[in-house]
Amino acid sequence: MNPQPHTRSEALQARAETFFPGGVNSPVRAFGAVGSQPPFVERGEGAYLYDADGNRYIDYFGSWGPMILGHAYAPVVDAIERAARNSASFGASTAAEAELAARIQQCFPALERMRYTSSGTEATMSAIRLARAATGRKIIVKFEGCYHGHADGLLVKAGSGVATFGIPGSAGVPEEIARLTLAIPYNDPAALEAAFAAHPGEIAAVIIEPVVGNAGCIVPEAGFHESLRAITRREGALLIVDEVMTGFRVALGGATERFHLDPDLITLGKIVGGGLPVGVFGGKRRFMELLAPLGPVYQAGTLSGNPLAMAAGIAMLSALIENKEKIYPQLEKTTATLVEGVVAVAARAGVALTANRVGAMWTWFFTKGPVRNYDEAAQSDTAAFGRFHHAMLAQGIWLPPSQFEAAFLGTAHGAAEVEATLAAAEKAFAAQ
Ligand code: KE4
Repeated sequence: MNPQPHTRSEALQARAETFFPGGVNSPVRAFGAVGSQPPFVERGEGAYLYDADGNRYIDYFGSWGPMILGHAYAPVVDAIERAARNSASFGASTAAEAELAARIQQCFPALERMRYTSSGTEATMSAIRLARAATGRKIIVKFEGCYHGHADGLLVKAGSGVATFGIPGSAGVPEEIARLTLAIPYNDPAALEAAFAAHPGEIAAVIIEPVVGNAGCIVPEAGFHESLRAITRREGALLIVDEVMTGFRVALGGATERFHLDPDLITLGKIVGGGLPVGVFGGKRRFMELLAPLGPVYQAGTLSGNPLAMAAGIAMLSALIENKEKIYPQLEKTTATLVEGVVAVAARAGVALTANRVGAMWTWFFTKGPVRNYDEAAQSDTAAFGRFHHAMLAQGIWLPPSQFEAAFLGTAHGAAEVEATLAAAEKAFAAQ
């Protein structure tokens, strides 16, 4: 799979830059972290992407998670086509919304009530507003390296000390808003205790990626989730488990199932919409019934519950539910073979690589490790990652274009794709 020159992609990038800042509609797509020309995709099929210059790539980011059954999965495509013939949107309720909700609740019984949004960002933003209303408190705790979408209050960096207020993580976020969020280290229950000790009765909620994907993959250590639940329950703060990435990925019931979590609120996205724009927030009925029109918390969305997105989600979740006994063991096996295979190839080449993995999401960190939190992830050799990414892309292997992102595979990836990837890695490391 030696790609053709990216002539047409370069022309498309130049045109895109006349409309969009950086030529992209989401920053990570610009390949800034790996410094090469982003191919423009024309289509996807199964485990593969095809770019504008006729190159084929094994896809290991899968639209950042949704493509767990491979690109252009026929039942999803057919469902979208059928729904589209009845019009794309009504702005009124349809039966499909409950049809999808029934399947979501089958996977996440903790979702006694739920509501759709059109993105993960809206889901987490709404969950936080609900938590503040439910508790009458203002401060939110998040974990360094975790990303929960781009709502102002979640774009904050850790302040100087563990329990000091956040500082804006982006231009345009007012300090007054950043100061309402504390960012503390992942896998560090003592830091959470310190946050509550410093702000007694003021913390509305703790929001967490139950397996981190947005610092690269970071695995929760034994007892960490249990501590979070015990501390938040003792302190009267809500526990929001952000399963936008992990939902239906690390298990059919996400990390909530895999790690036996007891969230007050859960957020979902990505897979739940089958690749179409769907976010979900939900949880305990007593909290959700604070939402308008029943209660005083306003939240809304023109395209929330969009009929095409509902149809795609129903087809996706139906397939996952019906075939879960086969799908999740298969994903575990394929991913373990791939991830451990590349680590072995790196070791033979004398390259320091640490692999963190849960189910079919993982990251190869270019550091000797361990990587248990963001600070340790940040010690990775990002230049080496960039060279590896470039060398793999040139061989038709498309990895997430950042050391601090998780990689994903789906049921369309098999032995042939693993073999081709290991062979490409052998050549990539040899050229490092
Ligand atoms: P969206 O608003 O992008 O749909 O979801 C935000 C979000 C919330 N929570 C978690 C755990 C997430 O991973 C995300 C979005 N993930 C990134 C991937 N790192 C989306 C990719 C992008 O920003 O283009």
